Amino acid sequence: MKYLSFSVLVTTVLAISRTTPPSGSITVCSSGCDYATIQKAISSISTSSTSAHNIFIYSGTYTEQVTVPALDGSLSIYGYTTDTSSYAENVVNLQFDLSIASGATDDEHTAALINLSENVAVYNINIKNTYGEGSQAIALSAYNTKQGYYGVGLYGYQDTLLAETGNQIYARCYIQGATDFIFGQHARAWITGSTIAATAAGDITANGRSSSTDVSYYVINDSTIGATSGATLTAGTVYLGRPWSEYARVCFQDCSLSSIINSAGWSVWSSSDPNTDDVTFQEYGNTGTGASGTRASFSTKLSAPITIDTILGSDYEDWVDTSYL
Ligand SMILES: *[C@@H]1O[C@H](CO)[C@@H](O)[C@H](O)[C@H]1NC(C)=O
Ligand SMILES: CC(=O)N[C@H]1CO[C@H](CO)[C@@H](O)[C@@H]1O
Repeated sequence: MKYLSFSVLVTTVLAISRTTPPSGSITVCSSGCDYATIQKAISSISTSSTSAHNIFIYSGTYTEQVTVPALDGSLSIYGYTTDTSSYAENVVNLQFDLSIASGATDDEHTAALINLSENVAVYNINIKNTYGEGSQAIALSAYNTKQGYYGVGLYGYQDTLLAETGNQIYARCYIQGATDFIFGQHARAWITGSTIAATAAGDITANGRSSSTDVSYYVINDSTIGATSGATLTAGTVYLGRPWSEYARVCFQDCSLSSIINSAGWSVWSSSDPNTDDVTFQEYGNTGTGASGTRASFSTKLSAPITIDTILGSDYEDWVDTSYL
């Protein structure tokens, strides 16, 4: 098998510390490690090497824009943590301050972490775009398939997570933003056991599936949707999603929805361009104040939850770290 089975690697470390580098890791810290920046560690890997590579990052704030080129081998990036089972104890921060307004060539190039390769797993790192309100400013541009994010924190305001291409999993993650903060055009994303936090009124998802044949599908499973800690948000001012393109496809299932979610659930793209004729906006088994009310006519309630293999394929266990499910 070409790729390492991540589940074999980390099943035994879930819910415990990862404070020393897994053997064979390239290490990153401000001084005394192999490299002082995350980018230098990634760039030290030959793109044509088919080996599995590990990078271990010690506690700290790394202010840089990191690009992972297409690699022929798999890559696991581990952040130092005293609790691998969650983002809550993360002490590794990768942050960058860039937006379209401040000069990026396009939205995807605003991200702190961009264009990852196939077969990449990221553990226990907070990835932040610190630009704030006012322009598109991505934390993570996820642009390839078989990407897993485990105990990762994603922080932004507008367009925090670009889930653009391929099959991707986000498990026990934290995703923060206000405007269209989970968005993209072609990816199939499974988000599970995570916390999605809104800092202001707006739309959580903005899926850009533009035709009935595009594979894009976002499923948010078993997650908690509410306001950012400390934010005062008026009830009913946040929507599960709006359609960036007319075939947008998103499901929230078995989630806890706080009162910030509007009773209609879903929103139009804009009043002049609603984009709702062909959307697939689904819910199943949601609970909480935000799960009640008369939903938008262009949304549907499912009679059974969607399964992970429906979204990520029957071979998902070959690359997903199933200890996080
Ligand atoms: C989906 O959510 C259910 C809880 O409703 C949970 O038991 C299950 O493990 C989740 N599935 C995956 C594959 O994440
Ligand atoms: C940010 C970035 O480098 N994006 C590139 C990711 O890969 C796609 C497909 O090869 C390119 O079109 C993007 O420019």
